[in-house]
Amino acid sequence: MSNPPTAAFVVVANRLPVDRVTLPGGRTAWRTSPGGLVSALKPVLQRNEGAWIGWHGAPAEELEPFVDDGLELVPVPLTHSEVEEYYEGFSNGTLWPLYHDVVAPPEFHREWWEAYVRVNRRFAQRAADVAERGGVVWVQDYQLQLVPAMLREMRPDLRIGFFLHIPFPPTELFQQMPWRRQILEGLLGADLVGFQHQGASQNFVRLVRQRVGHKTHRDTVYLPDGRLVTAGSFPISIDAESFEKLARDPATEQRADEIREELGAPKHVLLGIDRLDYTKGLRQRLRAFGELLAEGSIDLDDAVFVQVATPSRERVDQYKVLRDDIDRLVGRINGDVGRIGRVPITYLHSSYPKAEMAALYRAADIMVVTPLRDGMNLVAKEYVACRYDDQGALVLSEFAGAADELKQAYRVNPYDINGMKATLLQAMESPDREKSRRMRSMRKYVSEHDIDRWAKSFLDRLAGSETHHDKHPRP
Ligand code: GDG
Repeated sequence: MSNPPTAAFVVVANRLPVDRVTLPGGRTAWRTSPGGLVSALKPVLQRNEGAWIGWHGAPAEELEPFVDDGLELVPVPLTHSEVEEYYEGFSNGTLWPLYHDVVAPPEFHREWWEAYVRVNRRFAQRAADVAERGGVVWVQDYQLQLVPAMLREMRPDLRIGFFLHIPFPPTELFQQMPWRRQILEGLLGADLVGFQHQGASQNFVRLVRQRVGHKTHRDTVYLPDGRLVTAGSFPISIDAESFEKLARDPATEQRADEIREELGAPKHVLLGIDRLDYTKGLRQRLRAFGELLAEGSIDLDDAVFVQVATPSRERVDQYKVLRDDIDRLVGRINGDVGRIGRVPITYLHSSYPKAEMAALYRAADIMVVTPLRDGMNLVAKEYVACRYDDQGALVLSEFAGAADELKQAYRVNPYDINGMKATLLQAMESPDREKSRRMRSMRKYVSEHDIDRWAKSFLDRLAGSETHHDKHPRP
């Protein structure tokens, strides 16, 4: 890399926060990917002459650092086989299912692990090249769990934070991982290790005590060399204000009316929006809805389900199987209980602009979020932020991190189909007064606990955290 920029604040994530788009005329340009993380971190990056290190999305292409929309971006190259082994393989075929309660069987392959180590080292090296002396580096998510320790070895002067966006599994499941000790030691390179949930943080500290043998007290790990590592929970959130603004836009409201009309203006529009992922509980929720119709508990004239399933990880085998399963299930339910002019489940396997998402949230009477396990689930919070009228109901799995905060949701165990059917009926039949009482309190919570507050609380804690227990001066 020629002339690496230097930065006092560095974010390291699997992907850069930009996508390449082809303009009319064939030229390509970068467009900032939509998402709360980048909008929350952008001001911090700009204030601190920050840089973002990540893969740019195209295999086997080396790019020089570049600036986009005021952000200093440092691309990390990946070969075709690294995309297969590090990203699709170890990240999404091993870690993702293992960390989500093994709802699909994780695969353990030594060559995937070797690619994971190699790629993590490359990310760590880039961060070591870019970070200023004494700077702050914030590493994101499960694809990069070895980076903190690798980076600390290269640059002990840095203050290093790590945040895991997905759950951290209980010890019984984590033990399956052949490289469990290396992963724990990788994370222990950070000064602060953040999780979505207090339970995840506790799982981590317990594992460190049991597996690595370090002394721990509450959320602190005491390393033999005198260093301290703090673990903590930092539940992520959304840019609530911008969602509400979009929801209030008359164009959004008009589009929401159109959607309802096109669906045949039923009494209840139920909505699911998820990446097409086996952790999201799509199968369970569609079955519950299908059974309610089949047994006559709800009438097809009264209720329809819209399921947006955004294409995701399409080259990973388990995702191909899931897609076929859902295609078949939707086809079967629509075939069994649909009739001319009335389709029970409108299934959309595509992704939509944010404005269309907001219109869908506005059109939905009942938002159905039923993951089998989810670190947080931002869709639940986005729905709440869009309900400025305090209307609508959120049905939420108790296994989503969001359930800890959105306590007034209609709570379900997605494994309990009968329970889920009963709760869907309860949400549909609840009086408006009851629904708005619940929504008002959730909306207040989400607007006060937005993504800026999340980023600030992590970074303040990182800046203030003690790094040594033997009174060494801070780096
Ligand atoms: C991981 C963790 C944690 C979806 N379809 C479209 C679209 N989306 C947006 C949603 C939402 C985001 O994608 C999905 O976020 P989730 O939180 O629901 O789930 P994961 O992708 O699994 O995210 C999760 C999260 O990281 C953050 O820490 O909450 O637990 O698994 O923002 O709106 N956006 C657009 N079009 C779509 O079609 N524009």
